[in-house]
Formats: sequence, structure tokens, C-alpha cells
Amino acid sequence: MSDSAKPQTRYLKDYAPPPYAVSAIQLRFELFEESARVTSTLEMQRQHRQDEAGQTPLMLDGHDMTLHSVTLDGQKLDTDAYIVEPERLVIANPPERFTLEIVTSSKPQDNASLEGLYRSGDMFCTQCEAEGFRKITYYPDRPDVMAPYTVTIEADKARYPTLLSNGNRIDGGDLPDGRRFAVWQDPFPKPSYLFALVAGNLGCLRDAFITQSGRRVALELYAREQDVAQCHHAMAALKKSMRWDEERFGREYDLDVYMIVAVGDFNMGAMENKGLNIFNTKYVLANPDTATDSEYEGIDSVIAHEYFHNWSGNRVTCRDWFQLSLKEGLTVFRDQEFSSDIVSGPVQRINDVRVLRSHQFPEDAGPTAHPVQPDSYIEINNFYTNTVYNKGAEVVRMLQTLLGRDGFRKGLDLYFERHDGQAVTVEEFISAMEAANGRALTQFRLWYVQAGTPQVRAALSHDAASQRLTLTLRQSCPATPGQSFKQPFHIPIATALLDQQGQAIPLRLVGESNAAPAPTERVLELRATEESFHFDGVAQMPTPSLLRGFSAPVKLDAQLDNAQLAFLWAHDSDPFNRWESGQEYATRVMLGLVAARARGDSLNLDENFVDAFRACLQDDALDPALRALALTLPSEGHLMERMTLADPQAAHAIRSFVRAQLSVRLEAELLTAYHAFRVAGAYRYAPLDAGRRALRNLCLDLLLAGQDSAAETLALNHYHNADNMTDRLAAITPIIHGGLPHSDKLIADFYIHCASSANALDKWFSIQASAPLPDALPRVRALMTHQDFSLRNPNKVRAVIGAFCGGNPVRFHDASGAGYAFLAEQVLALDAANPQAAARMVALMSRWRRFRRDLAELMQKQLQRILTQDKLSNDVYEIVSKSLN
Ligand code: 0A1
Ligand code: ZN
Repeated sequence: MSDSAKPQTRYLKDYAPPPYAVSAIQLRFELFEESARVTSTLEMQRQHRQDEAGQTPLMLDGHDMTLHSVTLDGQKLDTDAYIVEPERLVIANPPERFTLEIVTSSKPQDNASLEGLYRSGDMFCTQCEAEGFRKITYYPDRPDVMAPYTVTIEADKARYPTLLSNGNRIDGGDLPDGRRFAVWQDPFPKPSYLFALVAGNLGCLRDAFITQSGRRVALELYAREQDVAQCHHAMAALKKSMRWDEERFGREYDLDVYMIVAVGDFNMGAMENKGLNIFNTKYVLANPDTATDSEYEGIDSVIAHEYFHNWSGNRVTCRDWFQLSLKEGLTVFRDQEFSSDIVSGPVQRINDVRVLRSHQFPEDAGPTAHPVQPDSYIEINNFYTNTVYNKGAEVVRMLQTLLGRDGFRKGLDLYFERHDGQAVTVEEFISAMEAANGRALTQFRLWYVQAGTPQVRAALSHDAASQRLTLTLRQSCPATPGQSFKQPFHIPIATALLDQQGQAIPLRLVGESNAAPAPTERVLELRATEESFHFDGVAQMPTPSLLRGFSAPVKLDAQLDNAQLAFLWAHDSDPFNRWESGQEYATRVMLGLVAARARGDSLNLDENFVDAFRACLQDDALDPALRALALTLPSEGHLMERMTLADPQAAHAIRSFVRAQLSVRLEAELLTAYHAFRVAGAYRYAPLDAGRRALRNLCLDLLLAGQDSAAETLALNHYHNADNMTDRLAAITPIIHGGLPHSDKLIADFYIHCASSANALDKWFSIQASAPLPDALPRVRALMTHQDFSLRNPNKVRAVIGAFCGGNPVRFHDASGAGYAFLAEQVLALDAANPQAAARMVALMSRWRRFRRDLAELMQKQLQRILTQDKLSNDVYEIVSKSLN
């Protein structure tokens, strides 16, 4: 790419308020099969004078449209009265107040980017976050321009009887020529990214919700008629979310109707458009034959997430896109808290931390690392990241830990009260927390502006004579792009000290009065690079249980030996740390085996580890869901993160070896547990049942790791007796991934179960694409020629290309480099149609420097090949150029 064609970087420091405000917008959509015509009428007012000549040019963002006319205060403008640039429309110096009418058209049927107005199957729909509105009409497409919308939609009555937009429906009826119209009005001023429109022939599941103040809200879930029966779980999730947000945070819904539409072609999970959420079908549709337990849970959490945005995002929105985590980090925190209340607190916490560690930590350690509040970007769509979402949520969680639940609630109440109807910054959020709690959070702000995962090292020393224990904590943070030095963070470390029976001992800090009983857990606040905490009355050296509940997003080295880890795995009263200790123990054992393999030594799985694993399996005091998590071995990705240079082949070989060893050495125990955790009765999604299934299916998976035929028979029976997707998938995954004799027959049979549901088919595709077998790549190529595959559908792209390149490390990272060449080829093919999807895929190679030299060079070559292409999107350009820097 030539230098002049290089995309521009945008900077937070360049923020300037909008020169013109929009006090009202009226949109009229005339939808046809070949084109969509949009008439936009804007009431605009100048906010201030800008340049030295006293002129304030009006610049409206716009992209990929045909402009038909511009009319100012009723006068149609000549074409020389304005300038049309590739990305905007400029009117040199309009009056102080004026009405502007703009007529444009576009071709939704050709819009494969799934941004702006596009078609998904037989329906029209929109996606405007972050900058999709500018593909619909010329407009100041930035979140700090908020306006009330009135929207008229006209379309063919027979094909599109359902016409939806934001707010309340105020009019509608028939038109000549077999057409029909509807008018929608949204009284709440909103930024353009929250605009939505849907036109289609849709079925609807209806219900209602009475708010805490007694208002009735109509709830409407739209999907293809044949899918409406699969919307009940989502509807229940919506009602639970509405009640929960009232009870936990005092937030009530504000319109008379709340609509959700399920769409098959969608780049992300879902979108919180005001009063009219648009969802990927994956997060709405479920029945026992199509969705797994964890997908039912995914629906709960995404429905909640989008609903919670109504306050954290819509009523109070972001001033600019650098503030994205203001709405996303806060809303993820809120949906995590919701799931924690409806499923199980510890299980939810462990799963959230697993996501953070497997996706955000690597991002924070790689070439695209950025702060929770980035200070620059080329393409904002690349910043819907694990850092902005999940680390952002951890930062909000730390605020709650530091301020206490009540203090946090007071802060949030004040934030909503002060900023309702405004577009604000992270700074305003922190200020509200400070003001409501009378507490300065100056150092805490560094979490928003410094990238990188801090490391904390802990050391204990005990003086028997004075019965004094000293805990010394030391923090550091590695350099990240553009940030070589870091200031120390303000880190809450939830701490307990366990005696030899595993009981938490009272923690009395030196100098504290002993009038009141000391707590057995405390949140220590580490602020300096190194700090020591002294406790009195500690008779013996305890075992530390630090960072309980994962109280901060850091990497902790508590300097524990394997015996201490085994002790905590069995005894820690904090369920998170119990899980954590088991994971750390398993990681160390596996890394030891990686080293042995590299030396050419024979491999031997330590008996102590097998004993600890058995003890956990048989610990009936531990809830099955937690037990399943505690017995899930660290992933190959996790092992690779801990190697000096990642070696996918070694990680795969050792994980397979350990699984096979556990299979053989614990066969009887696994079989007993497998039978004990059968769930009686017909399938229904319920957290307790799901926990039992998870444990039982984990046992089945391990039994099959020994590759013996009795286990395969057990799995075949499990498959044929199953009345649900969770069990079916659990039975066939080890058979297909192990390349066992019945594999091909099961692939064919499973297809029949999946054929009528796109979401079920995604699993049929991805189970094959992630099979770590030698012929994985040719199989993937064959899958891409299957009649049910389409490169235009993001779910299918994720199910095949994503599952292979992101979920099959041993085959993707094949030493031939064929996997990398395949990915590069697919990225280029995708980029022409859907840059967002292409950028997400290419990011799978961004951390090439972390890998074995031979692999790194091969990946680098493919990235360079991509960068030399002429017509690269900003999305892909940004990821690839940063990766190669
Ligand atoms: N705001 C949505 C996610 C979302 C973001 C971007 C999109 O297109 C680029 C689409 C959806 C959420 O947090 O759920
Ligand atoms: Zn969100």
C-alpha cells in the first residue's frame, strides 16, 4: 500500500465538540428489491463559530451511497453549493438555524459488510454501531450528536408486513400499489449508532412486563415464523433481566415496548438499539435439539447485556468512541453480576476469568495491546475487544471491591442522575464514584490509560517468637506498544491465610485494636511498587490464599510449591482459588512434561497429581459444576502462553498424554462418576442439571481419551440415548476428534439432527474443523464447499475458518505453513466483502512472535503478503500493520 493511501489514525487528544447540533431528525425509507431510497430531514443549529474567517462548514459523514438531492430551508441546492467527498458531504457556511433535506439511495442487497442497511435472507435490517449510519444517509455520525427520531418505513405489504424502528409506533396503514407504511417515534434523543430498522415477514412471540412503578411494557420477540417456538428461553431471560435491574440497580425500563429481532447474518452477538435490539440468532433461538447448556446460558447473558445497555449506554452514552468501555465494561460487569445471581456465583466467576485469561491477557501482551480507554485508533470496529469489554468489566468490578457494594451502588446512582440524556466520558464515571463515596480514585484511573497485565509477586515471612506474619507484595507491568514505562497500579488483593486444617485465620493488622474480632478475609490495597503488610497473632506459617475471587486482573506469583497447590485445590474455602490452584498445579505438571519431552526423556505423570485429581473427582462436597471446572485441564493455548516460545505440537502432545494417562489410571473412578451423575427425566435447561451434565460429560471425554473400544461403545450409547444437543455433542466430540472408528458414520448421522437449524449446523461444521487430525486442512476446505456453508455468513465463517485457525492449534500451526497460507487466502477473500469479519480472522496470526522460530517466520510471511495487497480495508490494514511493527 502506498504511503498516501495509508489510513489515518484518529486521536483522543483531537476531540472537539460538534459544530452543529440536530434538534430533530425525520427519516423516510422507501424499500424496494433493487434499492432503498432514504429522505432525511434534519433540524440543525450551529453551536459555535469555528474558523478564523468566521465560517463554520457543515460536514456530514457519508459512505457508499448515491446522493440525489440536498435542500436547504426549502431551496434545492445546485451541485456547486456543496462538495461531495468519498467520505462526506460539505456545505461551506450554512445559516445559524436551518432545515436540511437530503435524499440518497443505496443497494442493501449488495451490502455484504453487514453494516448500515443490508439484507439478511428475506428481511431488511440495519447495524449502525459504530459508524454504520453514514452508509444510510449523510449525517454527523458521532455519538455526541443526539436527536429524537421519527421514522417512516414504506415497503411491499406482502413481503414485508413487519415494519419496525425505535420507540413507539404512532401510525401505519396501507398505501397504493400493494404497499404499506409504518411510522415510529423515539422520544429519547439518541446518537445515530442506536438507530435501527427492520422490515420483513416475521413471526412474533409476545409477552408483557409490569415495571416497578406499575407501567406495562409490551415485550415482542421477532423471528422467522418457523423459529418463534425457539424464542421462549430468550423471553424468560428478558423478563428476569428487567426485574433484576430494578432490584439490584433501581433501573426501570422507559418505553412502552421492548422489541428484539433475531437475524441470521450478523457480525457480532447482538446490538442494543433503543427499544429495538437486533440479535444474532445464536443468542435468541434455542431448543434442546439445537442449543447446548452453555448456549442457553449465553442467551441469558446476551439478552441481559443488551437490556442493561438501556441505561448504561443508551440513557447515558459515550461522548466519543475512545470512551467505548464506559458503556461496554460497565455493561459486561452488570451482565456478569446478573448471570452470577441466576446461575452460580463461583461458576460464573471462573468462566469469566477463563475468558479474560484466554483472550484478554494474550491481547494485552501482544502487538495490538491497548488501554481500556484507547488513545488512538485507525478503525473503531477493531476496538470491540476483550480489553475494552472484559478488562473494562474487571476494572468496574475492582471499583465495587474497593468501594463496597453499597458505595458502588451510590456511585452508579449518582452517575445516572448526573448524566441522564448526556454523552459523557470515563472521567465522569469515576468522578461520580468519587463524589458519592468521598474518596479520591486518582491512582485508580491508571487502569483506564495504561495497557498491559500487571504482575504481582507475593512473599511471606513468619516470625514464630512474635507470632508476626509479613506479606510482601511487589508489582510490575511489562511494556506495551507506545508505553514503555508504567506507573504502579492501585490493586485490590483479597487475602486470606489458611491454617493446616484449611481454616482461614483472623487477619489483624499490626496496630489494630483487638476489641472487635478480626475478619478472616481482607482486601489489601497495593499501591506502591512494593509494600509489606504485617499481621499479628499468627502462630504458625500459614498457606496464603491471595487474589481471592480474582480480585484484580493481574498475574499473581504466590510462590507456592506443588504440595501447597494440592492443599489449596482440596481445601481453599474460596471456590475461585480452589479452582485456580488445581489449574496452576496441572499447568506446572504439564510444563514439566513438555520439558521432559524436549529432552527426549520418557514421560511419566506424577502419582501425586493423579491422587489430587481423584480426590477432587470424588469430593462430594463440591458442587458438580465446580467439580467439572476444577477437573478441566488447562487448554493447549494456556500451556503455550506459559512457554518461552509457544510450541503447539508440544502442547498438544502433552495434553493428550495427560488425558490418556488419567483415562487409564482413573478408569474405574471416572466410570463410577459417569453413572452417578446421570440426569433423570427429559431434558430442560436448568443450572443444576447443566452442572451434572458437565461433570458426567467430562468423565466421558476422559474415558475416551484412552482410545479403548469399550469407551467408544459407551459414547455411542450416550449419543443414541441423548434427547438434547449438549449430550449429543459431548458424545461425538471425542469420537470425531480422536478419529475413532465410528467417526464418519456419526458425522453423517449428526448432520441429520442439525440440518434444519442454522445454529445446530454451526456445531456440525465446527466440530469437524476443530478435529486435531492429520487431514484437518483438506477437510476444512471440503467443508467450505458444502451447500450449507457461506463465506457471507459470519456464523459459518466462525464455525469453519475460526474453529480451524483459532480452535485447532496443532493443525493450524502445521510446520508446513499450509494453515497460515489458508488463513491469508480466506482473509483476503473476506476482506472484499466484510472487513470486520476479515480483521477478526487475521488477528489470529497477530501474535506470531510468540511462536517457535520456524512457525513465526511462516506467519510473518503471510502477514507481509496481506499487507502488499492493494485494496485492503482499514480494519485489516490496522491489525496487520500493527502486528508486523
Ligand atoms: N454494542 C454491542 C456490540 C456491537 C458492536 C459493534 C457492532 O458492529 C460493529 C455490533 C454490535 C454490544 O455490546 O452488545
Ligand atoms: Zn455491549
